[in-house]
Amino acid sequence: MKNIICFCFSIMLFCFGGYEQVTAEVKENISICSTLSVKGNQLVNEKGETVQLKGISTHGIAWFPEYINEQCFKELKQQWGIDVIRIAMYTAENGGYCTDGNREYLKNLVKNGIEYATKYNMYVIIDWHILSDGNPNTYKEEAKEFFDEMSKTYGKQNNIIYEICNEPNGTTSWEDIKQYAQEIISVIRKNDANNIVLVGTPNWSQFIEQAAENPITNENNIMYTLHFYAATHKQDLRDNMQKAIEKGLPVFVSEFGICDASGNGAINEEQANEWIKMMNTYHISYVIWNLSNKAETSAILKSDCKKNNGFTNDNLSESGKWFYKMLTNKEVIQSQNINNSIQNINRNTNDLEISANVVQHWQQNGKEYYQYECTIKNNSTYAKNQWNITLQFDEAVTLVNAWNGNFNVIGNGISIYNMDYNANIQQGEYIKNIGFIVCSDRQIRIKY
Ligand code: IDC
Repeated sequence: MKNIICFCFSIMLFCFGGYEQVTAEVKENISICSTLSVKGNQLVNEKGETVQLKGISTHGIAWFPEYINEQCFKELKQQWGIDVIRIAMYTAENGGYCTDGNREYLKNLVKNGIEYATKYNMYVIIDWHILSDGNPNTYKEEAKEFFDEMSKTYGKQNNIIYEICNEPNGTTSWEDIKQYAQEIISVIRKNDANNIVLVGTPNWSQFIEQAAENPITNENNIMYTLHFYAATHKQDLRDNMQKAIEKGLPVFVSEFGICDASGNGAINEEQANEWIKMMNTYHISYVIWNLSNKAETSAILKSDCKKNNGFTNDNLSESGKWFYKMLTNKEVIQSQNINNSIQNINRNTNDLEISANVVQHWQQNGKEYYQYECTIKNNSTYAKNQWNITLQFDEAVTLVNAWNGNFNVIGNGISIYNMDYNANIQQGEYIKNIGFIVCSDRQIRIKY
């Protein structure tokens, strides 16, 4: 049965309209990173104008190394419009840099992340993610070595931000942190005189007022971090942030979530929006936790999303959708570089109606990749028990992946015939989710 190829419904698709790039939705790489500095309580660019960075933090890179990939970073910049990526390297948890982690491997991930962020003109935060180790002095020597290497290697780039201790906690006092910070900053400053350094504050980077009372005065371009999780931390912490800023403290929200402080639990959009309002008022930069598909509400991807890039709206968790909308003011992720004229091919043959949509288009290793999703509708006056369609491209294509059909590449075309399970289409009914990914040396379109 499977081998009977019937061409009786061979469908020719026709492409309407010209081939034009849609660029309006795409933020191109035009903004080269400006050298940042701190003026009063504000982060400013080379012209002295206030800058508010918005971005996303990876989850721990030892757990989720797969999101450190070029395409993912590119999309975050171009589709989401983010300015900064935070690369979270845990120091103590499972696979931690100072405990049981493979240091070279972790450093390489950090370096790859810096490379991709740099390529797409984003700032990148190198996050020494202390957490269960409580006091940053626990692994101070390791931190010195690490930041010495990072600042030696990358100190000449102006898109680097050093976060020297994620969240001091437990009994760690501001004095402990300050002492640690002075030592680490002096290591960094030997190699890098200017880039911004972020310093954590006591009690999981919440006691910002303690830094405001006694800031580091002998160093330039230092900012202090405040972290919040909107379902847990509300007006009280916002008041503290406001007081610290008004006292003159440069504050940077290098991590926040819209769920509770466990990184999970219910989302509180109302509180999240209050936070955003205040951060916008004071031009406070912010970075959301986290870029992963972990089954927790702070993850921006759903746990069934197995992709590392090419995310569509369906892949986003509630947090992801909220953040995307907040950044772009759009409800749905816009595909990039998609030719509108090939997005929605509709060919009604009085028999079968085909629509072929480009749902993703990206470049990888110098090749153009396209993911198509097709729907076939039976417009005839009788039920079909088999079907076959042909899509003709204007360039040679290689089939990379395909689903819900039997696919053959013939010349510049692809023919698709039914699987046993989707052979029947009742009159007026349709079958969906016939998909494939093709790649080509050049941009392609369906000719017919
Ligand atoms: C959480 C992760 C979770 C992981 C845990 C490890 O979301 O998957 O198991 O760390 O201890 C922070 C921390 C950040 C936490 C996050 C949520 O900086 O590492 O991530 N959080 O608990 N501070 C407040 C909340």
